[in-house]
Formats: sequence, C-alpha cells, structure tokens
Amino acid sequence: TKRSDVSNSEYAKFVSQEVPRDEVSILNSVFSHLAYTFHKNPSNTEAMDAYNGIAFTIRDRLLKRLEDTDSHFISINAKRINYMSMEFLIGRTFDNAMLALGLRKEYSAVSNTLGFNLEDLIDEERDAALGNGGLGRLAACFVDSMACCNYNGWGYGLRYRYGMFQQQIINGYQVEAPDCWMDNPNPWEFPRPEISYKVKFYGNIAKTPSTSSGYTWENAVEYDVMAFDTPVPAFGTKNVGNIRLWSCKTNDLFDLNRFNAGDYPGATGNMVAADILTYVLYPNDNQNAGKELRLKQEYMFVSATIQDIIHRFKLTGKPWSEFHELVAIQLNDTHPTLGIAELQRILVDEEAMSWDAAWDIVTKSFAFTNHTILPEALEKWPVPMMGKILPRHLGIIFDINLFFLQHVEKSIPSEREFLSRISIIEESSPQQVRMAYLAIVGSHRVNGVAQIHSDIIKATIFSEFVKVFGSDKFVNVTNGVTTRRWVNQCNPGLSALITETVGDESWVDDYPKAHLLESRVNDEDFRKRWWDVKQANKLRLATYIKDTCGITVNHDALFDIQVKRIHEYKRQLMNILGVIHRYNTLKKMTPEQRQDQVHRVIIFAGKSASGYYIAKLIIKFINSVADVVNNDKDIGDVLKVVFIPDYCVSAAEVIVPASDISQHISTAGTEASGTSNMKFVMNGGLILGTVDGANVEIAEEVGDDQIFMFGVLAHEVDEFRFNLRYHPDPLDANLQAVYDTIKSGVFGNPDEFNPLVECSHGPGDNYLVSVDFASYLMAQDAVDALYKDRESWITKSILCGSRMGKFTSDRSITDYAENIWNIEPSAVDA
Ligand code: Z16
Repeated sequence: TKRSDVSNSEYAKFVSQEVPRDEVSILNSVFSHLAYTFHKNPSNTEAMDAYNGIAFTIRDRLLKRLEDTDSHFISINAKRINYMSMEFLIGRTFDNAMLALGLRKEYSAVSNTLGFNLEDLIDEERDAALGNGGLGRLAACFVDSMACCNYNGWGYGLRYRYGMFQQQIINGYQVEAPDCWMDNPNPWEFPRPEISYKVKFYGNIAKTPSTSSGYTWENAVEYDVMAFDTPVPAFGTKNVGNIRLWSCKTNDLFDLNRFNAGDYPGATGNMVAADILTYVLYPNDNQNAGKELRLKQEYMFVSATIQDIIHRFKLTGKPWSEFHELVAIQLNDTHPTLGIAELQRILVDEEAMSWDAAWDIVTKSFAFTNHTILPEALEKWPVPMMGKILPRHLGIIFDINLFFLQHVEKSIPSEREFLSRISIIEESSPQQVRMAYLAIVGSHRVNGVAQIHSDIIKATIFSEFVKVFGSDKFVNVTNGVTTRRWVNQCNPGLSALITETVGDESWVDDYPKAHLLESRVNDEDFRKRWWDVKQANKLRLATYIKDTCGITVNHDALFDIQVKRIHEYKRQLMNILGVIHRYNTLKKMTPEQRQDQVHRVIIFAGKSASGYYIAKLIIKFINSVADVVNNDKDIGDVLKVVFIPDYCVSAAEVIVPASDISQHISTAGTEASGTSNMKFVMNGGLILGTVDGANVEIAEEVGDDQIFMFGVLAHEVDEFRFNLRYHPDPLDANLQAVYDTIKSGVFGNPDEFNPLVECSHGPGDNYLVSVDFASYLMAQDAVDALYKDRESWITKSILCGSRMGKFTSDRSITDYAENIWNIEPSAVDA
C-alpha cells in the first residue's frame, strides 16, 4: 500500500510536469548528465562527450513521451500494429529528435555555450545500420510515420551487435570491416531486462495427452531473450513510436565449474552460442543465403515478439476471440514468416485451443508484404534443417499445408500438378519450405510495394494463389519515405523555401501541401533561390567527396548520381559502360568542342553483398574507369567519376539533396518499388529511369515530360531474353566500341573485366544491358540537352519537387491502416 500511495501523490505530481523547454533548463540538464552520467565537466568535455551529454537530455524527453503514448493507447484499448522486420535502417537519431521536439534552436545555443558547433556534434553519432537497403529503410520510415500519424504502431526487430558492414575501397576493391556501432554509449536505447522470454531450439516432439494438441516439445535448448526499446521521435505530435529489439541474455550461461577447472572455452561456450545469434546482420539485399544461423535469428526474433504480443494482449483481459481486434501483425517480407507457425503453436500447444479456432485468429491477425520477385531472393528452408532446429514448427507447417491443400482440392477441382505447384512444401530433394507461400496462406492480406509490382506478383509468382483465394486478398500499397528526414532534416535550404511558400511548417507532416510551390514556378526571385539551394547542396557534397575520396569536383557541373546496393538487376554496369561511351566521345573531340559539352560528375555509391562476385567486380571496374578518366588531362573537369565509399543513411542525407539527375535504371519488372527515387525527386532532382517500380507512379504524378524514361517494358522482357539466347541481334556499335576500349587494356587487365563483358551482351545478358543500351544513351543525350537550357531545367525541377505529395510514407501508412489493419489514429494529447 505504501508504494501505491507514492504513485498517487508525489510521483503523480512529478510525472505530470511538462519537461522544461527553455535554454537555461536544457543547459542545466546537460550539465547534470555531463557530471553524473559521464563524469565530465566543461573543461574536459570533448565533442563526443558534448554529444552524449546533450543526447541524454533528449533521451529523457523522449522516454517521457514514450510512456505517455503507451499509457494513452492502453487506456483506450487501441489496436496495436506490430511491424515485424529483421531490418531497421535507422541511421542517426540526434538531429531528427531535436527537430521533432522543436528544440533545435535551443540545442544549437546550448552547444555553442559548451564551445561546440551543433553540426559537428551531429557528426559524432554513429549510424544505427541494422538493415541492408530499401527494405530496412522502409521499416524505419514506417515507424516514423506511424508515430507521426498518431497510430499505435511498434516496430519489432533484432539488436545486432554488428550492423551493415563498413565498406572500405582499397585499390578499387570493396573490403568489408565490422560495424562496431556499440563501442560508444547509445543514448537512443533503453535496456528492459524485466521484459524477457524463453526461446527454444532443437529437441524433439513427444506425443502426450497432457496438452490439448497432444504434442509437447521436449529436450530443447533454451535461451533468455531480452528487450531493448528505441523510441522514435515524431514531429508535430506528442506521440512517440518504439522499435523493440531483441538480444540474448548470456550471463547465467557462464559455467563456473568449468572455469574453475581451467576450461575457459568450455566455460564460455554456451554464452558464445547465445551471443552469436544477434552478432551480425546478414549483409544480403535481395539474396537468400540460406544459412542455419539466419534461421535461428529469424526464429529467436519471431518467438520473442509473438510472446510479447500475447503478453500484452493478456493484460487487456479480453477473450481470444477479440485478439485480431487488438492486434495486427505485419510481416516485412518473408523473414518473420515463422511467426505464423509460432502463434499457431502457442495457441494449440500452450493455450489449449482447437486447431481451427487458433488458425482463425492467426489468419485474421497476420498480413504479408512482398518486396521482390527475384527468384534468388525468395526464402526457402530445407525441411531437414528446419526439422532439426524447430521440430514442432515443421510439424505445424506440414499440418497447415495439409489443411490448405485439402481446402484447395475441395474448392477447385485440380490436378496433382496444380497442388504441387502451390504446396508450401517444394518436392525437391531435400524438400524445402517455401516461406512466401506460408506467408500467403497464413495472412488475410498480401501486398506489393508499387502498383506495377503488385500487378506483376498477381500475374506471375502468386497467380495460383489468386485462383485459390480470389483477387481481393492481394492489394497494393505503394511505398513512401518520411519527409521529416528526407526533406526537412537533410535539406534545410529547400525546407525554408517550402515553409515560406506554405506559410508555416505544416507541410512537414502534411506533405501534399508542397504542391503550393508550383504557384511560384514563374517567380524570378523564387527560381533563383531554388537554383541556389541546389548549388549549395552540391557544394556540400563536393566537400564530402573531397573529404572521403580526395577527388576535387566542380559543383557547377551536372551531378549525375546512382547510389543504391550494387546488384546486377540495378544495372550499375550499364551506367559505367555509358560513362566509357561518353569518355570515348569526348576523346574524339577537339578541346574547344569538349569545353562546349555539359560538364558532368558521375557519382556512384553502394555496397555489394560480401559473397556476390559480379557485384564486387562492378565496384572494382567503376573505380578503374574513374582512375583513368579523372587523371586524363584532355578531359579535365568535363567528366569526373566518383565512387563514394561506405554508402549509408547519413551519407545519403548529404548525397540525395545534391542531385541534378539520379538514375533508377533496373531492368523493367525487377525493382519492386525503389524508394530513393522518391527522395531525389522531392529534393528537386530529375530522374533518369526505366518503366519500373515506383518510377511509373512518379511519372504519373509529376508528368511524363518531367522525367527521362527509356528501355523495354516489363512485359517484353521475357521475349528479349529469349532472343538474346537464340536469335541475337547484332551488337550495338556503341557498345562494341566500349568493349573495344576495355579490351585495349586502358582500364587495366581486360581479362579481369571479361566477366562483365560477358554478362552485358548475348546469352549471358540476363538483365538486358545490351538491349537497353541504345535507348539509355539517347536518354542521356536528352539530359545534356535540357541541362543546357537552364530555365527549362529549373521549371521541371520545381514542378517535380511540388508534385510528390503522394510519396510521403504518411500516405503509405494511412493506406495500410485503412485497407489492411483497420485502425484509427489517436493523439496522446487530444
Ligand atoms: C530489399 O531491400 C528489397 C526487397 C527484398 O526482397 C529484400 C530487400 Cl533486403 C527492396 C526492393 O528491392 C526495393 O525495390 C523496395 O523499394 C524496397 O525493398 C522496399 O520495399
């Protein structure tokens, strides 16, 4: 009773206080953290200390809001969205949080008082790089939008000790180094040791009458998995989001007896086995490596998350029949699909529910997002591997499949062939579990991430399931990006222009308002300032390039940027072959003619999966070409080629606002959506792209005239592939000339690069580089021509920037809320 007295009186008064927002109070709280959290005083405070001291005061403010948000949603019994993702590519939080709290000016003054520039302190923060690329960054944008739009949404993921590797470029080659992002204190996470669950692996299944299902999972190895919470600051609301990341507890796995006997490896063996589960993020984007440790990661993640969701549900005291009214679970790709089997297992084995009642709850709660049709990316797990690690889940998956196939047989009279095509179990040797099929069967909605992609999955990889479940189960939710980070934070110059035009900052969380920019397209003064903002951002990037690569580039040149994961389907190879063509063309000109050409800086950045041989060779090739071009006295400033190492979220924040043109040139039908395309256009860059992914919808929004599009269409790709194999056309003369240059040895040993020649023409040309090359060069010529006409260029840039309202992730999240989750927003302070 004493404890509850306290919470009713003094404590209640304490927590109801607003956290002070004035400069003096903030400064005092910074002093307090410097002194009592970090053992520092102003005379021995270095930049890192200042960052930490300040960040911890923001941490305090975020935690208060997180608690308020949570109590609010609990008090109104709000349905919770659980966004399950193996990846959250968050990047930095500091600047984002200051902007969200509306305290950036105050913190800037406080930094100055401590003797630092706020910008320098911002650079002290390490990126949280718990993701590979688009999929992980999308998850981070979605949690931002859920919070910002006042939805009750949490992200669930894994707390990897090592995130996406750091990329070094040594002698032109990618070299990977571990991402030791936990070496410094992390102000943005809250360890929650009291929130922990047991997760089991291995063992065997026993038939027992003691459970309602008749099965128990015995002799398993057990680990304790604990939560770490990462609050997600939201702009324009007091709601704060949360990403709950899991990690193993290892301390009680230390074997003191072995230690005392001098067996040190033996003493720590179990600790290591538990720790290693979340050691490292698998660095594959759109590629499935099929490693046993990855399966264990997926299960550990899924099991802790489902237990946590159930725990929270039970606190409401509601009956199981209302589970799906309080819980939605979104699967970000197939990586968390075991969650379906895990929830079914807990309900039938531990909660004594009948199979059918449990399955009804499962399918009403889960929904599945597909992000790719590339066959090498689709997850399949060998049945023997799954049987060893997760024996009960394998049994449940076989049962799910049995009931599913029985249902199909009854509802559509079908031959064996049809059944084996849609079976969750592939009859290969060994058999494989097709995770996407399990995700479809266990979900009530399946969505693609751009209209063209959603259409393609219904017509191709999932067409049989459309026959079984009907078309309505398959929907589209076009991706989006958060305008908080990708406009307001990364481009202060542009943000000031939008704010001035709109009249206030409301566009930051109501992005369609940016369309007002269009009304100023003929205003001379505005046009000049628009151009100046771009030039200033290009200067900022030029400085970054100088610092990271040692290359001097002229910021008056056209900045042509392709930054994304290195992958054959994204066709960085076509880009660099085009650069060689440009180089050849320039070399043939007189110096006067050359100076007349549009000057270009071609910028690449991106990581290759560590085991992806061709992608790594493409990086080396780009660097070899860059070396030659950049050191050619004839060429000078007319053409520069740059490969920026270690592309990451914080690098993107410098790169994206600085493009004149960015390239999104995947073979039609291969890029599910793309999201950087949206960021570039929001920041006033034009795009050069194929008719693929979200490029299609961007063109619809900004107008066909505003975008440079080229290349074959998705429905033509198969035929072109066939022709390359069996009836090849003669090789394009320009491409032949490029190959001749490579073979002459100017870029180094031509034998080394021969695999790239072989995979860009003829039967090896899977991604139709040779087919699209001519139209690509024509589109590039059109880019040059327009850039010479500066006034037309500025007009297009403004029109693009003003028409991107659709691509805020707030719209994506609202689509999910209305069409899949069936939830309403609710603000904590409303
Ligand atoms: C990924 O980043 C994507 C798909 C996938 O299956 C796996 C990973 Cl790690 C990307 C898509 O390639 C991209 O087109 C899309 O924009 C992004 O996911 C977000 O949907």
